[in-house]
Amino acid sequence: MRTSFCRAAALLMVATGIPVATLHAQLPEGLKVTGTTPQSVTLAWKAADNASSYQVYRDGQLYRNVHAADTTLVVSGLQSFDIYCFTVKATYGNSETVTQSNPVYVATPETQEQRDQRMAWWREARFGMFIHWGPYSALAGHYSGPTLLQPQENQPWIQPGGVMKDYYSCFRPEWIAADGTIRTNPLTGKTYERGGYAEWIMFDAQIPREEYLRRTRSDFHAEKYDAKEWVRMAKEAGMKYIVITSKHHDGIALFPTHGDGHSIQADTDIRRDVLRELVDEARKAGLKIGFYYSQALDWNDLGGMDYVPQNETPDHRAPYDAQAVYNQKVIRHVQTIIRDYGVDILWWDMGAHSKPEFRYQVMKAIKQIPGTQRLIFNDRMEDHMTGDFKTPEQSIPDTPSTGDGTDWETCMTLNDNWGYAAHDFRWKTTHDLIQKLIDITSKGGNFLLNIGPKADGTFPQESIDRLAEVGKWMAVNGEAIYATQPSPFSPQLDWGRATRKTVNGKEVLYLHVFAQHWPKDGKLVVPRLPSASFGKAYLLSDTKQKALPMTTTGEAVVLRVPAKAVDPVSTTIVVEVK
Ligand code: JFZ
Repeated sequence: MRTSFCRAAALLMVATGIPVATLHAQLPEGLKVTGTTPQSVTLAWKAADNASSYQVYRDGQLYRNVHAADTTLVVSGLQSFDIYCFTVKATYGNSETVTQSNPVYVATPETQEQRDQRMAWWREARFGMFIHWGPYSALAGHYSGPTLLQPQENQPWIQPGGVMKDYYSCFRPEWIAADGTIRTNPLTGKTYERGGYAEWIMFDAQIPREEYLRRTRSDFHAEKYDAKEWVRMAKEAGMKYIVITSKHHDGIALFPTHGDGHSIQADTDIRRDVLRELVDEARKAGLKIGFYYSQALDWNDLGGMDYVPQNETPDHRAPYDAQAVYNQKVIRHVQTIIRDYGVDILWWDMGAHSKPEFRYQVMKAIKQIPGTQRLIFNDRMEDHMTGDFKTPEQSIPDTPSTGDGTDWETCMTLNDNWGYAAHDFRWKTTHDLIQKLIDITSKGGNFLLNIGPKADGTFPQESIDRLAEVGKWMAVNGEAIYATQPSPFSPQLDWGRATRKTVNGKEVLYLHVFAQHWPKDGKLVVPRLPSASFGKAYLLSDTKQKALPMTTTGEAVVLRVPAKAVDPVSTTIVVEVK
């Protein structure tokens, strides 16, 4: 593979810590990128003492011989929107000595117009469904059985002899006080701590691999899985895209891997291609589809990166050669995901646990697949080159009320877990979910709201109910969410949020008045906008679009609104802007 040179360079630097050839020569140090254009990269490096010439390598291939007096080079003729690995070698007179710089990885940019076109559907979508589904769904956030953990005083669920008894991935009801606060554990004198996420149960309960695979085979059957029903619920909730875990950290893929790593098709009695069914139904319904893929962590592969309690190596980490084999498996999986399923989004995870060389190899392999210029990537490959949007998790960042011009997506659970947790009762209210969606949208973000289906393929009833309720609100107010621009108001409004867009050539403001802040006197005070004046205002839900009386004072416009909030969560008022 063309990138083997970069890899060899990286390997040698990593494996031995010393450069190729003799020690007295100085590496071409400080190799860096000093500029890029869509078709070129400018390199610079520090002169190596006594070097007689330099050789610049691109993706492992000799690109150019450079005279010893030069320590910069413009590499041209590149593909835009691609990534490259550069290294520089130095040679010294007639000696055989050769020294090698560290590799640098760089992306050639796409034009802003190309980016805007590629991101257009994603920015307009605003609202998507995250799905965490896999063998962990069968354990459902509760485990009793063998564990590699040793008994610990404040963890009574770890018994002597390597037995786990009633480990839970959630808070227990008795740990929560009537006012919702978390009680203090008398054993530790600290507030109770729940176990990790339900989809992390193999790691947090340190379940031996053979036991996890045994439970997978015996308990995960997807017998009631209905992709059409999943897509119907997503669409009726007002969601425009679905992102599903194609392989989570347990390393068991939901797509057939044909022996190239674990999969539900190989490790259970499921023979269906559940992801093919979902992609097909999503396409029929006009929804975009993304695959979450845990590229760095794989607790069921000896080469999975990072600390894996089940690894018997001294540091519980992957031996280097096993990791190299794992890296190539990841590349083959990703090629399958793109070529066979035609996904629109690659939702990476935990990339910080991987090496720059691996990140480059995966992304270079993708760039070499025809037609991948359209793909959208999240930022969790952690290569700081190819991420298209930030992924704040379980939180809404303190983005300015008018947005910050970047693309970002908050992903969030409905209760405390991503994977299904049978005992997790801490469900967010629909009221809260809708106002979160509005808040996120008003700041220019997307909301990826998670469902954790059960092992049989059904959604928990609490999830079904919330999706339906959000959908009812979206059916009336969706136009104030989809394809909108961030609020024009700064500082933030105190009674709700705002979004805006151009409709039929007219600039339109959507005022989202939260029910808990509805003006009791019927007077909604809206700050005046310095560069625009308000035209007609009316309730979005009013099909007659009856104008709301409006008076303008020095700093504000006062709208006369009904005495009671029209919607129990958030009422949308349309204001035509002149
Ligand atoms: C990751 C996964 O570990 C988790 O199981 C779930 O899939 C979630 C959507 O993504 O969770 C993370 C990832 C990154 C951080 C924390 C949790 N982080 O950077 O702090």
